[in-house]
Amino acid sequence: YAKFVWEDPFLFEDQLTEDERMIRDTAQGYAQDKLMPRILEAYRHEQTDRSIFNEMGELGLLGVTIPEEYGGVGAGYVSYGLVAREVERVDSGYRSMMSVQSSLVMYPIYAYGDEAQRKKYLPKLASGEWVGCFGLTEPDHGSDPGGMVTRAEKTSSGYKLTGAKMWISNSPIADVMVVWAKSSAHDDQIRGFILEKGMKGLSCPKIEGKLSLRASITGEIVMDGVEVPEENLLPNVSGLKGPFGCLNRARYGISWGAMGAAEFCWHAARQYTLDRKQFGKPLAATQLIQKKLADMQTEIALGLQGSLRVGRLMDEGRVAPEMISLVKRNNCGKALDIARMARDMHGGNGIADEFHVMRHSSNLETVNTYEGTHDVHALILGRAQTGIQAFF
Ligand code: TGC
Ligand code: FAD
Repeated sequence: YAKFVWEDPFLFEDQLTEDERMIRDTAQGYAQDKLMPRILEAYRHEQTDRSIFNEMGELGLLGVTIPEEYGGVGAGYVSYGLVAREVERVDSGYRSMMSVQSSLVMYPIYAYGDEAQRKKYLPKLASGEWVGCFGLTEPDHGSDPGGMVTRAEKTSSGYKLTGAKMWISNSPIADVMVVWAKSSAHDDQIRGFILEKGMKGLSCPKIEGKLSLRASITGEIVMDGVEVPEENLLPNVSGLKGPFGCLNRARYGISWGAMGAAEFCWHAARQYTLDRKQFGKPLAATQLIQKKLADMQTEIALGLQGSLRVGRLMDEGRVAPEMISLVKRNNCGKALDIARMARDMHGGNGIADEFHVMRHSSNLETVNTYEGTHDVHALILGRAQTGIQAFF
């Protein structure tokens, strides 16, 4: 028999290529050396460090799957997932900053934009010189974005956008906003528009008082008749499949990221319970603790295999959105359970930020909610196997 490696039960590492390992190592080195030392203060004081975008850009961690001619790395989706896992091992908010920029801003400009838009925006987004955000959710339309009320009215030179987007990652510091609106010139179909900071009638107030994802700034996008030139319309997509094409990629990345956060919590709980003695023996010598560690190990090992499989299918062009719903839903739900369990296993220390586990569990509340809640993904999977939609 082979030797069992407790921290890598299915020899996950063996399934990666040389190039994937290299990209993963770059992300891991950066996350541990540069992000980990900052997170405690950033989270405590709700500070988003803008320079993280420049640092990630310099290392090629923004737009990993975007071709090199536009500033990306031209790598596959497994590489992108590995980056998300390493960054979220430190903090879900840092992974959010990276994945919004990569999947929700660079991807739509690459996939739905024209050549002029790709050339204008992608290199600066890849380097981190510009920060991007993605406006789909509205105050009254979260799980049902098809009901959005933001409108684009045709003018002689372009469009006039009116409406409000809510809960938008990066928006208060964004230079570029990909905004989805119903367009009067296109039979009220949903279309994508590229907005830029400083446009008249555009403001992005910060949302205060978050108890989750505190190192990643979140805001609104308020549009009061914002004049958007014709050349800022994304020409090559129409309908909900536009934003969902981006969400497929971001949700997939989140499935990896959540596993990174869960791995941190598992390892921390294992070490803590090995070190901490109660009733004259290590906590890890008790059956209840060992069961919890076994559950964590099992869910993480299975979750990583699931995301890896979906990533390979994406790279082969054989993915279905429901596969992504399955791994996004399950990995986020399991990661949240694991983080809560790790918090509990740390006893009183578990509520202190220095031990990091409660920060992860608070963050994972958001991760389990955004990009389609746990229950919305259940409804997507339920519909796919019964043929019956149960949303309304
Ligand atoms: P439905 O009838 O299902 O579909 C309407 C049209 O959209 C197409 N479509 C997809 N296309 C590609 N990929 C997918 N995953 C797709 N899902 C749907 C579909 O084929 C159809 O196209 P067509 O051409 O036939 O019109 O639409 P519905 O209105 O019934 O949708 C219901 C539901 C629940 C599936 C959907 O609305 C949903 O997933 N809701 C969740 C909303 C969500 O995920 N919001 C995310 C906002 S962004 C965000 O959270 C960023 S956080 C990032 C961070 O900080 O890291
Ligand atoms: P609701 O849709 O009101 O859901 C509330 C509850 O009802 C949930 O439990 C849900 O599962 C349940 N529910 C909804 N519909 C049904 C149903 N049919 N049957 C049964 N139960 C149902 N959005 C963006 O566009 N861009 C971003 O960058 C972005 N970043 C975010 C960052 C943060 C920190 C957060 C918290 C959110 C972000 N979001 C973003 C928004 C996010 O995608 C939404 O919060 C999410 O889609 C849920 O929508 P909602 O908050 O309106 O909840």
